[in-house]
Amino acid sequence: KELATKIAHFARFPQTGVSLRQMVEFGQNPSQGTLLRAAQFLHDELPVRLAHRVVELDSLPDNLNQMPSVLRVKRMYIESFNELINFPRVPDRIKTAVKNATVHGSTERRQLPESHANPAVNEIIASTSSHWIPSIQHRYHYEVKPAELPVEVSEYNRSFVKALERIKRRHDPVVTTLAHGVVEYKQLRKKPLDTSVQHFLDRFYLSRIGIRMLIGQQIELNQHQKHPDYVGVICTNTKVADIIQDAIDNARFICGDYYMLMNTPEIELHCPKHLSFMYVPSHLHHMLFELLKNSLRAVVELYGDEAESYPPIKVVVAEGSEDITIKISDEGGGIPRSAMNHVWTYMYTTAQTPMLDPEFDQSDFKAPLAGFGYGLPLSRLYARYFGGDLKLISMEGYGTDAYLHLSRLSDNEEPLA
Ligand code: W6P
Repeated sequence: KELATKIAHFARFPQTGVSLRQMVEFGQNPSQGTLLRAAQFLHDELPVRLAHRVVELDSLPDNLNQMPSVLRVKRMYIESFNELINFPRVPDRIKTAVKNATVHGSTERRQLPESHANPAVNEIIASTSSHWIPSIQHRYHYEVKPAELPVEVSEYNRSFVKALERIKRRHDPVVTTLAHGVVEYKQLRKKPLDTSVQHFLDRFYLSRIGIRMLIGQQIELNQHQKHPDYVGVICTNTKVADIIQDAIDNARFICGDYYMLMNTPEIELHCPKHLSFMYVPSHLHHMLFELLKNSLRAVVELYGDEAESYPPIKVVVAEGSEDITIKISDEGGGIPRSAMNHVWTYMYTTAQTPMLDPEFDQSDFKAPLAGFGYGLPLSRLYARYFGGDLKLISMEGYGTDAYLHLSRLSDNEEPLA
């Protein structure tokens, strides 16, 4: 019907990427006026991104676009799209009020807490930090004098956040639902997913990460500032060693619990003590937790759950000028070279079908402890979302090294599927 026309219309617009740095600059001590501008940006941008996904879901090959799980996910996207385009635009009167409270031509930049040991890199940071993509700079970013804004501004912000929270919650089960669809597809077709579907899922989940990041930022920025180091869900001073240690403790606990171990493999951490950078701690924790679970599982399954001791897993952190790289090395026997590609696919899972039943596990799809489930491909997408990457090097018969590259020049624009 006409909704389909609107979706096709919005899908013709290009998506607008936002870099980590832009998110931080936009979100530092935002006034209600700045929050309103951010809301306007999302009000424009989210329907575009959602529309792109609907079109892609529609054009899935091999009748995948007719599968119940795919249709269910598509309905979520359409529903959210519809809610957003029907959400009232900011009334002109309020726009004028914000405009009048706006200081134009403000080129002043607040100093970002990130500084770098390498002076050359500091220079790069200094020269790029005020490069806004023009559409955002001109349409949305202004300094706003907090005083004399009508109450409607904060009322609008509040109600927009409410709408975003609803949308975010609606999309919580997307990964589980599509995972279920992949299982059904394989049972029905008796064949693995081809690479085009694999690439579709990579794009789809990457886009989902971006949408949820933007929504999460807007929601968090509208809460009262919790911590000086935080801008929304971004921590400008993410302590690498602390996050890793947290992930280590959690992964070891889960592993010991799962295998009922007397002694869980040790995990050695070699990390510059005070190393910190700008990142989203929850993303970082998520990726490390996934990798460590995989390593623990490999080691325990190679040596057995009654071994007196295990070769330790080693985590080494390197501080480069472009990247912070975290290497996780296990002696869990490695992965056969022929299986390396499977590790990144969404089809390949050791989880039993009941685990995928929404009745068993509605919130988050997880293989028992770790498997080649969704953990690795999703973690790689989280890494790539902010310009990093995740690589595995295996020595079959010995062990596996995982390299998690995190980009510290946070000017990478979001990769948009
Ligand atoms: C393995 C398999 C794997 C996947 C990801 C990370 C570490 C490991 N170790 O044996």
